[in-house]
Amino acid sequence: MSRSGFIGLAGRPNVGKSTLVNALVGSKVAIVSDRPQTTRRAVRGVATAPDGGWQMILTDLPGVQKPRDVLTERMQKRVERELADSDAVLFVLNGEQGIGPGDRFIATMIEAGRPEAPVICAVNKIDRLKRHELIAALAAAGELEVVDEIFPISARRGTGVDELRDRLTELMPEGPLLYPAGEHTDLPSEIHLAELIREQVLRRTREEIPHAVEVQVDSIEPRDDGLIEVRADVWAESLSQKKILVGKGGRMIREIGTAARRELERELAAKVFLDLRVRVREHWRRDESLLDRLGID
Ligand SMILES: Nc1nc2c(ncn2[C@@H]2O[C@H](COP(=O)(O)OP(=O)(O)OP(=O)(O)O)[C@@H](O)[C@H]2O)c(=O)[nH]1
Ligand SMILES: [Mg+2]
Repeated sequence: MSRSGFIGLAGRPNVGKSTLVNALVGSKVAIVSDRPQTTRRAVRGVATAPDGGWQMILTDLPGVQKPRDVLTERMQKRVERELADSDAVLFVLNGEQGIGPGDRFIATMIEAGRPEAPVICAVNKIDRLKRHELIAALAAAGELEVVDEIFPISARRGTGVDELRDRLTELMPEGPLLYPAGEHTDLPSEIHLAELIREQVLRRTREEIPHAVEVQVDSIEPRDDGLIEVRADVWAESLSQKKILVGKGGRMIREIGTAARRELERELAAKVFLDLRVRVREHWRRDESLLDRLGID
């Protein structure tokens, strides 16, 4: 009998949850950036054993922090629901920063929502730590009562990821595989492509812009000349943000477009014609119907 189950990721913004999901799955299912709150939607990454012996469905969740608006409120509720339904919880800490009130808040949240599933703690970014710092980080993780087991890892370099994966598979209950072996994510392709575009926006913007931008893919169509045409809107919340995104003489949006097109071509394994438009919708983060349409629930 095979093993299969669900693993929910919890952790503060920017600790490396999405990087870890990509490393465990072995494919880029979630976008990564050094801006906090990169992940807005729950993304499922699927890791399957080469021999079909096990499957883990990892839910990459937004980093938890105090809700500020409808967007962050929705994100937090989703995290709570997902953790409650998981067969194991993967609690990610940033080893470089030690444990703070944000981590303790999440520990309490896990404790409250999850009476049964084991909590595996990944102390991440150990590539940045000296030996004595690593020992201190692991000891601090051990102080968290909710944590059952601790794994030092570097999600970016892959250190410790195999050991962590092995342990997680042991924790999966017996059951049939739920996704075909070659499938790595459950995201509809419009949303996956929109995320890849947003990742390029995040890399090139600062301060409030990363939080203010959302991307919506309107169409993905193969053309007669063999190119795939992707049309997308980049939503800003104000005219001044739009100006920054467009840049002087359109330079910024061209740079974003070129980088995003390369990412889409890699993903689709085809030449892409990308048509990006920057548009303004005030307060989209508080607009429940838009959030629904963007698939943020
Ligand atoms: N040095 C180092 N950096 C890492 C490691 N893992 C992730 N990072 C970096 O940390 C930053 C945040 O990574 P993400 O994977 O986007 O973090 P996240 O926890 O998903 O963040 P949110 O989606 O905002 O909650 C990125 O710049 C990553 O490249 C690691 O093992 N070592
Ligand atoms: Mg993330």
